[in-house]
Amino acid sequence: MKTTPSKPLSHTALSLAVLVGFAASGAAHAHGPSGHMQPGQGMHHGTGLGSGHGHSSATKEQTAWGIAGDPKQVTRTIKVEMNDKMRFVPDLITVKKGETIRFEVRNAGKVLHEMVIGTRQELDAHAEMMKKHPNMEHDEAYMAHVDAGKKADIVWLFNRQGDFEFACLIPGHYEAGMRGKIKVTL
Ligand SMILES: [Cu+2]
Repeated sequence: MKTTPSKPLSHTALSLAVLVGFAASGAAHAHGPSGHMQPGQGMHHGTGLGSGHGHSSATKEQTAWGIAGDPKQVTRTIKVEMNDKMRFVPDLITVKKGETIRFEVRNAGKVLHEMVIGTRQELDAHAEMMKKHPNMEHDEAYMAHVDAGKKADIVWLFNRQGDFEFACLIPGHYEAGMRGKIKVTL
């Protein structure tokens, strides 16, 4: 009996996509003369911090609203509840620049909800994309998809000051006002 090549093939395609993404972000860093990206240095946190969605934990991409946090560096845990009234509780969160926050995100509703952190602009654009491609797979360090009655974590380092937002981008939810604000102060 021969195994069909379809499974290994798609896996290879996926790994390739990850590699390409990694190479691209690596190139983006390469112009800096400061040389803070010594080979291997970016991996000092180890790869064993799998929290379910850990496939991209090796690449920490700086965003306008922060960067993936190290679970060992968490300074504070904030519980966030999502419900079927299309609300987050709380919907206003204040953190200090430099804090690594573990968001313990609980879905108190009966349908799937998600918490996605970003800028208002980024979330608007992302929500548009979700409307066009409702089945789009998206999974980044700054988001958690939580099934009804379940919990999930986001560990995020807020290393940029500013006014940011979080939202549930499931079509209909965002439009119904399922969003909140994160204020990062100095
Ligand atoms: Cu929702």
